Amino acid sequence: MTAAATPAPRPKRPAGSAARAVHREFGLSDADALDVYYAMLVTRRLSEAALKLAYQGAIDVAIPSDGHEAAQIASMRALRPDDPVYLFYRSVPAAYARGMSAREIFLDYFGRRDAPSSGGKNLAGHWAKRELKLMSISGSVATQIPHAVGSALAARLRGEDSVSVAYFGDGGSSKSDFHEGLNFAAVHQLPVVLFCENNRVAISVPFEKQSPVRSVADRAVGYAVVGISVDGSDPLQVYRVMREAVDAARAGRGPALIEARVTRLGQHTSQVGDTRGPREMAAAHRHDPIPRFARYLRHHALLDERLESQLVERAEAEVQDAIQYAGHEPPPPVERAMQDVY
Ligand SMILES: Cc1ncc(C[n+]2csc(CCOP(=O)(O)OP(=O)(O)O)c2C)c(N)n1
Repeated sequence: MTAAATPAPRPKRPAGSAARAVHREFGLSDADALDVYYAMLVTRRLSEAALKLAYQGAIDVAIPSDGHEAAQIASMRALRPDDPVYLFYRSVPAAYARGMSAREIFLDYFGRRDAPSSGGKNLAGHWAKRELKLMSISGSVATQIPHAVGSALAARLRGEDSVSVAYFGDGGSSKSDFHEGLNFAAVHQLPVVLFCENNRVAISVPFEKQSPVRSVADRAVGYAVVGISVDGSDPLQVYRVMREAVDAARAGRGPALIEARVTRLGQHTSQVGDTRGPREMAAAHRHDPIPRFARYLRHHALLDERLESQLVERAEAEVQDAIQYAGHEPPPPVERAMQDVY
């Protein structure tokens, strides 16, 4: 063979480039990666549909999760089913990833008798289901953090090896619950992970106006725990850091604070408008995790146009079915008004 006939060597891809199938390196199969993508599609549609229903007056309040999907769904995959989880009101994608069906989510949104979170009695958006170890939460921001820490202590006392997780926003990290919870968890080296979805705005208050440090993860140093800041629009990196934190906590190496940097694409809730201008919104949309993950999947030949439209169609059908189903279910009976009320 002459030199001229020798094919030129293929250019080496730079280390860390998006060309590596990092999902496999992180222990996720091709099917897992597609599952994560599908859950992102369903929950985006679910969030959009809930907002429309709220505007129509069919449901009381909708809390958009657009932009938070990658962080929530990927982090949830790093947990075991017996790990207690404390969500917050923006946690629809996490609830879905944990196993709450679209039908159950809409039962809750419509305030129906069989809604798993509270039988239709709590404000919608307080995602809970005992069988999934999704613990009941409060609308008071960040109160779920000490609850998660307490459940980690309970697991330790019972000799169980579960890891508790609390989800909350950057605004929640300004609350005393966060500081007390993290301090207690650190002092006692409890198996708990605090997962902050930092979308850099608490209703309309920018992160810079409520935090002297640039990153929520920086706060970890004050409590001598591991603090990790991760790109929350990248589900694979989120999965990797969550997996490490959860494994370490389970192995007795103490708590961790994870900050997933996310973008809030929607408004705070259906009842509160957005104060951000068009330029800020355009910047936010550049970090939309869904087209970004689709590009990754296409690059690795896991997704093509045909599969994409099948998945979108399936996601839309799942959400429409859930709305039809929950829309026709009965409300809680009057006799239950005083039950479970303290
Ligand atoms: C103790 C308490 N204070 C104020 C409120 C009103 N409130 C509801 S949501 C919210 C913003 C919280 O922002 P963040 O924790 O960043 O989460 P995000 O809504 O951005 O996801 C506030 C102040 C509340 N529910 N509870």
